[in-house]
Amino acid sequence: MNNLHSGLLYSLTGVTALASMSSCASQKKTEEQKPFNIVYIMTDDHTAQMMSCYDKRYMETPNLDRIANDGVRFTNSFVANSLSGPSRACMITGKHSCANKFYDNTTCVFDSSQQTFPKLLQKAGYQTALVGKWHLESLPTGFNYWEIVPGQGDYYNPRFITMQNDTIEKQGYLTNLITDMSIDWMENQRDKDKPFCILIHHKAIHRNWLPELKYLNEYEDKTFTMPDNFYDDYEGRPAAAAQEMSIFKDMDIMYDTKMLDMNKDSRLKSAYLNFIGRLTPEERKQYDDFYAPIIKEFYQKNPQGKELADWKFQRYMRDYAKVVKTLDDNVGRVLDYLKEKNLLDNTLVVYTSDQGFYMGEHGWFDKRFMYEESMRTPLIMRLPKGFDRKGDITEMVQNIDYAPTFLELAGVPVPEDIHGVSLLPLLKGEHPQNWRNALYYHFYEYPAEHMVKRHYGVRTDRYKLIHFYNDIDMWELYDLQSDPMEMHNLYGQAEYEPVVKELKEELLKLQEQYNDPVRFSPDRDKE
Ligand code: SGN
Ligand code: CA
Repeated sequence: MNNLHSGLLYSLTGVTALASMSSCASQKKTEEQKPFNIVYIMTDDHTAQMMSCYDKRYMETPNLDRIANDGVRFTNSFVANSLSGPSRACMITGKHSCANKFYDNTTCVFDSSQQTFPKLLQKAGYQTALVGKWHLESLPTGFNYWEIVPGQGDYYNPRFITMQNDTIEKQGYLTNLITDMSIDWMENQRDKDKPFCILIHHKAIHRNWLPELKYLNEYEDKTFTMPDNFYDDYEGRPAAAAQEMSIFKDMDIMYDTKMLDMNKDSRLKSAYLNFIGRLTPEERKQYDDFYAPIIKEFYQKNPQGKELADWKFQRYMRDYAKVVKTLDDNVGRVLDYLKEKNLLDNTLVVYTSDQGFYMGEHGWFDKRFMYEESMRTPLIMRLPKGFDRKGDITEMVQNIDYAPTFLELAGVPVPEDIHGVSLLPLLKGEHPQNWRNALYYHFYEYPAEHMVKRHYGVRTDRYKLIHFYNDIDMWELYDLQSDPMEMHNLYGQAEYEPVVKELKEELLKLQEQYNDPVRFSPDRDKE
């Protein structure tokens, strides 16, 4: 699996010499001999249910579909820890959280002296850039250019942190600005004699789903169908019952669904007022004019029970879809730019998210759980010339695989301590016999917002075994073939004992392989 470069246009020996290559020599190279560029677009909380190339039920995403139609769609793409910071640390290091040490959003600061793929690319002569959400607390390293949003970022007239560590403000909608800055770097700022890798990392579609003003009216006539398990009772799944991410119970009426009540105060109301307080007076008027009749009708009707649940679900789906729409436009802008500049043949374009998201499945928004909707993440790629693979790739892949993929594509040797596996053989159309048959997952952020308990687990093609631990000791087993919505915990049923035994062995093997100190203890399990 390591001899990946046969048939590629650029050889391993060629690119490692890149750092020392003079610009004169590089000018002599023909267009085909240039090393590949990497345009890595990542959004926040964008789930496959809301991309028409994965799921036709809810909305159209024509530009994302362009990537999938011209290239490949991974149908089994997963994260290792379904939360922003940890997921970003996994992808940039190619290692699980136990190795990169960024376990959660709330207590960790990324050790920026550690090995990352942008640093290795830069060392090999690539121009590297990062624009948008970073969320790793320490300032970025390994980039020729970066400009990031503070923390979660602002949708409207947002703040940015510059390379001088200054905080500046820009006028506009964040998704558009991130694209403007990225295109500007590709067009005007980078050294065009060198290959480049740009990380275009959006805040969209993160909570609280504030749309670009021109799309406020979109999807307002649309009624979204609730998932069948919206009214899940969590029977046999106490950790699922204990969460605080229910659309009905936990989604805030002002902060999330924007129904301002001037007679009530709350922390979330103030936070919301701060967000929309960033709009100019003219913009704010447009915003308020849109919401005024909806707010009036809501408080007049004062829906309760299932009526309220459905009302909140519809508002959530509409806002989320509006934010995706601007995002999709901006992916189109990047593709058009690359096409116009004849860069497509020589560039790998990747679109993914930091994790999946619940669109009402189990009654939820947010992520965190190892259940399918949040452990999955969309992954589509437009491949450079020389890679013939098209259509679906069904092998199980994980966000720790991006780093080795980019390195291998650039001809940079993949360090042995990287946990992920290069996806290049899959992109070349190979079906490696020894491809992984099990994925490891570990979520740590508890106690914390949304109250999803700590858990680790293993997922194979057919089964998923999860162990919730810390203030609980509870196993769950799902047969994904007969129960894709993960409603029936089979753990403890006699006929599944052999499956559980095998999965526990696999789990321990992975925990040992990745050297995770928090691991399942088979001896204790036998007691
Ligand atoms: C914020 C959100 C949460 C969300 C986390 C993590 N609350 O804290 O709903 O789970 O981010 O999201 S909010 O009130 O600030 O909107 S992550 O994608 O960054 O990991
Ligand atoms: Ca996220």
